Amino acid sequence: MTTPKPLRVGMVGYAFMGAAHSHAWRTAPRFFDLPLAPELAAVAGRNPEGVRAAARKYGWDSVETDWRRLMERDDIDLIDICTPGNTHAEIAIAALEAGKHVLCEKPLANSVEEAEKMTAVAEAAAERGVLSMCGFSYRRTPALALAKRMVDDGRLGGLRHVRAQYLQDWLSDADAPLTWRLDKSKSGSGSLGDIGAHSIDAAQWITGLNITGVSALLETFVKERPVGGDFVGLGGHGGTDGPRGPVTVDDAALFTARFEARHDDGADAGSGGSGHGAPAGPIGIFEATRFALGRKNAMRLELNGTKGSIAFDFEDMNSLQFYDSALEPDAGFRKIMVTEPSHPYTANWWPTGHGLGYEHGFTHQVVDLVNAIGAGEQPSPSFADALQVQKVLAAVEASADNSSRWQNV
Ligand code: SOE
Repeated sequence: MTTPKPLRVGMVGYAFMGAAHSHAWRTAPRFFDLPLAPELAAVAGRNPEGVRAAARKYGWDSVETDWRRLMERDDIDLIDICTPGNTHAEIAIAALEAGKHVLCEKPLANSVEEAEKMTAVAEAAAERGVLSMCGFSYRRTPALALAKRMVDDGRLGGLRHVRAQYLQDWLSDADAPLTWRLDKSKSGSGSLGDIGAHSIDAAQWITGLNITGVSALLETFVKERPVGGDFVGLGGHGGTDGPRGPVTVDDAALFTARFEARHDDGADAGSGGSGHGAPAGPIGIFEATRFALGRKNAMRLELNGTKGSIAFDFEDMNSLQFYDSALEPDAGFRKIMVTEPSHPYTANWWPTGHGLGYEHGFTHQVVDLVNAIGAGEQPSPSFADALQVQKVLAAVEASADNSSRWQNV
């Protein structure tokens, strides 16, 4: 076998997502045969000590304190963007124009306008063989990839309901510090874009159907939080005595949604409500919050179709619940352990039943991206797919600003 050519990565940002991505770049070629060999060439960050420490800890070969330097370096083939949303557009556009492939963290941008610009530049770059992908990593959870396979294989029949929740609790403490995730100018939105975006992407990807309209409610429970303070992981404690600053994003987002109809739904007209005329697409209900005490990372998705249902909860991420109406009704939901070699991604890991974790989604993301680059094909989700998610986020905000009035996407 010939040695694959290197794929030299320059990563921007090195906090939580930077750590997850570093691990993925390092691990992917050790468990999967890839057409290119990822090299952790350089990491960029503004703080010289911080970026040097991150490079040592995660194994990057060099550091830059200005991300623009990465664009000038001809020993970098791909830019991996792990920074807050307000910087995505500028970095991604500069990278694509410099001829570097791009992996950009989600949500793609902080506005539809930025996401549209990024998508236009990405599509022009793709014509020159320069490829880009947005990091909706949950698509690479084996159980969710299996859910998509089952929907595509028609195991659920025509879809009627999409029920998506993303529940965390790390902001429940009113004294948790005011980090960038709570500052609209940096993060774009709160629970909505941080975690709701994952649910929107997963729901659209698995059903193969776009959301066409929403009615929404946003709430900010804690309006001011301590500035600075100990920042531990996501939450931490900011102290009660010091100065407080305003929280400018939503703490929780709820919305109902309509999806487009499946193009081939005519024959399976159970997917709609009336059974007459044009088939309707499924209806959906979404909830994203970082205030659901006791729920740590409950990214849940349930789909009900004309033939069966599936249910997933990331807190039990190695399994998928499946109800098949062709079986006796008292067979109930069955729990599929998604650890068989026939399941997506799992054959490259441990023996049946041993299970995977959060970090594997990022590793699989790298695997899919490197395979697509090796084949010269558009990786998925493309910036155009992520732009569609961005349009749903914007419609949710517009509806919530307008007393929950229906808002088309
Ligand atoms: C924080 O809420 C967060 O880390 C998100 O930003 C990630 O995208 C999600 O995977 C877990 O929660």
